[in-house]
Amino acid sequence: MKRLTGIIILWLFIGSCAKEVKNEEEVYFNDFETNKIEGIGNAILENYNGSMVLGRYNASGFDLNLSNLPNHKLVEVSFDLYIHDSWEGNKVSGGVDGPDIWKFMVDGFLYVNATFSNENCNNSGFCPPQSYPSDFPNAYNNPKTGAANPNLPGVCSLSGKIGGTTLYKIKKIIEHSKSTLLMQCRDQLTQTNTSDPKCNESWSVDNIRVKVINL
Ligand SMILES: [Ca+2]
Ligand SMILES: [Ca+2]
Repeated sequence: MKRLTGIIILWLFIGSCAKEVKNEEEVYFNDFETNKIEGIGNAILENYNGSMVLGRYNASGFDLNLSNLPNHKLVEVSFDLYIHDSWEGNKVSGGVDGPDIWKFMVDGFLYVNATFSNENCNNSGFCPPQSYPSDFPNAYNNPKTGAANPNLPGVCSLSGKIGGTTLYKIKKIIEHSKSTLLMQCRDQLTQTNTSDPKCNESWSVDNIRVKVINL
């Protein structure tokens, strides 16, 4: 009996050690291929370039609510961001077509507040700047800086045009210990010279992954 108790204690000990070694756990993944929108406020689904994506959005966005997260110290949130059609980046034009700002928040805190430019450099060598990978304002980077793929087809105003969509891989590791998490993506797009702003410029998201991490 004594020996059996010893074995049980040893087994419990090994079990608890094994638990502590595992310090990272995926708690959410969505590639939208099964049209899963549970927990997502203002979900819109669309097929882009052969894959289902969350979007497209213009002058709006979505909320993802997660709950019952296991104990953790950090969260890692990652996803694909598609910037579709003719975004003007930092451009200030009396509020006609810029700036074009996109935001990512967790629990109300801003982690990305950036402009994106899908413009080409003009003949005189001027490249309409975007703030990304830095936040707007006061950051001037060339169009498509930091892109994972700058040569994807456009959707509407740049329909089918290669380079009409740019893919960015966004990944943030955030101090976070609550059992709930609210992820929000929004835009402040500017385009007053068209009756169909969503065709002029829009965005979508794919492959949202949330991991909780213990140190
Ligand atoms: Ca997808
Ligand atoms: Ca614009």
